[in-house]
Amino acid sequence: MAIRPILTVPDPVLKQRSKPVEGGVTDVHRALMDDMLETMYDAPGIGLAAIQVGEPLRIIVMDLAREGEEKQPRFFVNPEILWTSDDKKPWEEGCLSVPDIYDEVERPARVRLRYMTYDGKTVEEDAEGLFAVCIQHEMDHLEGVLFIDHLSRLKRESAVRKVKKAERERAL
Ligand code: K2U
Ligand code: ZN
Repeated sequence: MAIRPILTVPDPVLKQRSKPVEGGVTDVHRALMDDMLETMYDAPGIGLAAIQVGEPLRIIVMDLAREGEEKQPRFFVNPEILWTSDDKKPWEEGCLSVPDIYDEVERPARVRLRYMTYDGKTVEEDAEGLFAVCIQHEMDHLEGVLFIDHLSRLKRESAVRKVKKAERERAL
């Protein structure tokens, strides 16, 4: 397993649309998921999409366990949203690719998912609460969409300027 660098705005790779995994889940994909999970825990974060470590594949890892709880790693390969609720819910979001920027995004409160597991089994599952927020945030990443793309242009441009400034100051 290895901790990989997480891409940050304005890296153009983050705007790429990720490609589906073809021909089932292999050991190569599982090695990538293992690295993604280690990278996510190290960040720390509760979700990570493969494109955030530069791999344009439709793969997401997640762990919503609270501090002090036993880890509950989750793996989503070729996730699809089959249904979204009409009711929406605002949530304060952040992103490991837009460090130290937080703002409110409104998303459907409940979604129904279909995806392949770490072992390649196709399952369907309903999500609500933080799980629904996180999976929709990560699936945005698979379309090259960041949570700041849901904000006003003013807020989005301010966020990118702040991340670039912080990275310049870190490099000094
Ligand atoms: O995509 C990412 O960068 C992972 C996010 C996942 C996330 C975003 C918004 C709301 C929930 C999850 C990171 O984990 S950001 C850190 C974080 C942690 C807990 C709650 C919100 C944000
Ligand atoms: Zn993110």
